[in-house]
Amino acid sequence: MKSGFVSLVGRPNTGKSTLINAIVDDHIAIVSNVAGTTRNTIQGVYHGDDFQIVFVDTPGISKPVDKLGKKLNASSYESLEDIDVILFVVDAAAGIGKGDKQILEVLKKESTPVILVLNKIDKLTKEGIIKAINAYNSLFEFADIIPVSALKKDNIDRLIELTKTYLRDDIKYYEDGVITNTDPRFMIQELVREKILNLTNEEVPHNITTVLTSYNEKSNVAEIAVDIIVSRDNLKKIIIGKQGNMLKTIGSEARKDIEKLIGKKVFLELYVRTIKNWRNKDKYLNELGFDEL
Ligand SMILES: Nc1nc2c(ncn2[C@@H]2O[C@H](COP(=O)(O)OP(=O)(O)OP(=O)(O)O)[C@@H](O)[C@H]2O)c(=O)[nH]1
Ligand SMILES: [Mg+2]
Repeated sequence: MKSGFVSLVGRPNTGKSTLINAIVDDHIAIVSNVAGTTRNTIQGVYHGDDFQIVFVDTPGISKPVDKLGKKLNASSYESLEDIDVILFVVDAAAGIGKGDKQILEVLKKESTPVILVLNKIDKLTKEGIIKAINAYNSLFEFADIIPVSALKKDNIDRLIELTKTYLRDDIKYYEDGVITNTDPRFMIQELVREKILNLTNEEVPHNITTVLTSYNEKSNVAEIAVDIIVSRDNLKKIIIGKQGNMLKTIGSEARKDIEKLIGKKVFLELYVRTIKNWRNKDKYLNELGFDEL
């Protein structure tokens, strides 16, 4: 069996997580229109007839403003080790930014082939796509270039066929039917965070994190509690909202997704807690699971 590992890297918000979800045809990575959504590398497994590809979603790489930012960049760059091919994912409609150039400088030092994945082509005309390809081509020697729309699931089959040609292993890494390496507990925290990212704005998304504090599974129902941690007391008010309405909406939207995930009725309790400046405190970053680096 042909197999291998493939990393998806790029600036924040280019659609890496949307793409990995499209590839495995499920919701394994949370998505939002806020830059900096992904905070952990997540593997998504594509099972072909006679091959298996492990795609690795990574945090978007950007100029770090704090300790968490530095850890996220480091984990993305670490994902480039021991893989068969790099998928450099860009937002074709956004144009080339300084961030793209900086990442490409790092990729130039790698011996691994790099495929340019020109995402969000649903926003462009044919001429626009050709223009974008030419612009990126002048910056880097890509092994291949493929335009896709992760959102519309356009050209995903071709991306898989193309990626397959780079595989170098012959190990079956994952059993049939397994599509990700994370466990439901991780995804539960992430689903709560996804709702907050999509329901609030400005400084809130970057300053919150979520932690599952209790999980009690009975025959037909799961009782789950999740802490929403904010970095300042005044963000609590925004998360809770007028008469608790925001927290209610976050809870009911998250609950629906969690029920789909675990296939059971869910009682979800959310608590909002302040840990001042948690993004800069090693102690909390470690406790929150950002300690691998
Ligand atoms: N129009 C369009 N929007 C897309 C496409 N792919 C992703 N998006 C949108 O782009 C935004 C960012 O998507 P994500 O998948 O979270 O991006 P990401 O690269 O994982 O972002 P980080 O985790 O912050 O690095 C979301 O609002 C998506 O709906 C696409 O093909 N077309
Ligand atoms: Mg992401």
